[in-house]
Amino acid sequence: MLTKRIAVGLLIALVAGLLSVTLPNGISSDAAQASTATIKLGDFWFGAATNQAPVGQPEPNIATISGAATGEITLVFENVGQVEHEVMVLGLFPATTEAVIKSFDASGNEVSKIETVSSLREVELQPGMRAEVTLVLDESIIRSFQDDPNLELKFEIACQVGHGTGGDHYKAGMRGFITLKA
Ligand SMILES: [Cu+2]
Repeated sequence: MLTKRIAVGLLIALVAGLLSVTLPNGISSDAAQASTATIKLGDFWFGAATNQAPVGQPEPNIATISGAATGEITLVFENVGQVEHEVMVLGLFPATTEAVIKSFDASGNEVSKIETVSSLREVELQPGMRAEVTLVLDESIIRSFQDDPNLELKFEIACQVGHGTGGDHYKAGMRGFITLKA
């Protein structure tokens, strides 16, 4: 009788042990402290004029953002140039499951707020405008950082204006990488 009780107790302990192992890791976007990077847009560069990299030149790293393992990052774009720019981050915008884009005019007034429940295509900014873009990253990206805390993922940032024309902003130098870290 006694041995049976011990056996049952052991079994419960074993099941409890298994349960604690299989509990989820507790990913919660609510608890996640969003990581933010601010990127200026000029004519025709990202970050700073010294980053201007016409096609044929190596692409510079524009920004490094830590905290991607939390599943949420915020990119702030400021158009300090004289013309409109359209930002795309290849591989990253398509890999977002939700996005919130708040736009502000040159005086700092919020002029629009857009929420998407799918991937983000691009962010358009008139001269003087600022956009705060919060991205919820998809599971595959979050898991990559959880599997390897030292991982660095690079995504190409590009301006889409004039694509395929003589006034192509990308070819003129609006090219580079942003780096995500855990
Ligand atoms: Cu541009």
